Amino acid sequence: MATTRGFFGRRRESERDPRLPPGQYDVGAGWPVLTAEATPRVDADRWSITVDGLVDTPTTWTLRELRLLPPSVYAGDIHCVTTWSKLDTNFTGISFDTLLDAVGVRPEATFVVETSTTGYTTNLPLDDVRGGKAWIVWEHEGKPLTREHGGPVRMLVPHLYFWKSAKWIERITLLDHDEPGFWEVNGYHERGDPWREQRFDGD
Ligand SMILES: Nc1nc2c(c(=O)[nH]1)N[C@H]1C(S)=C(S)[C@@H](COP(=O)(O)O)O[C@H]1N2
Ligand SMILES: [Mo]
Repeated sequence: MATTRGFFGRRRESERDPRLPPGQYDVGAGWPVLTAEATPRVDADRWSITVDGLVDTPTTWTLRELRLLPPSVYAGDIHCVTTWSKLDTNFTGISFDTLLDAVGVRPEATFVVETSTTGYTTNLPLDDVRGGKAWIVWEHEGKPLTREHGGPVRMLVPHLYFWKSAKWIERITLLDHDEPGFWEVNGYHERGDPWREQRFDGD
């Protein structure tokens, strides 16, 4: 018994990284670009974000105003539904909780819709963007977010598939009902939890 232990106990090359959800592979140092629409040119000095809908005080912030709020970093993994995952990413911005606290969430709010300047939308349960689970970010690895990755500012909801993280975010609306966004209308899952492989509607 004792003789086999070292052999079978050794970590094998083929062993899956426990950070990879089912059906995902590690994309390594690269970072694929996935954009359904033409990449917009958004001027950081003219960009703003509005949080509205079922809130006490609908509010708009410029990037300069966001930078005055307490910063928040996400360090961890991201998972695209097309099966790549990128491990150990690092994004800087603010926690979305900071904006929710500022606008005052009305009790009847249960869902949000993120809207990009391009018109891309994605829907989420409100609980998936509060409680330290969502960020509004403008830096990746300490550098300004590039245009193709959603710069100047994108949403980041890393515990769900990455299509729930709108690039070139400009509005987040709180609703009392679900309103399927761009990919959700096209057959993707309402929630998109990578650990449950919620890729398509009905998964
Ligand atoms: N505005 C906008 N946001 C978007 C998308 C898009 O096509 N348009 N694609 C989504 C999808 S499917 C993914 S995987 C990620 C891709 O982000 P990346 O190009 O920075 O990797 O952005 C998400 N946010
Ligand atoms: Mo994606």
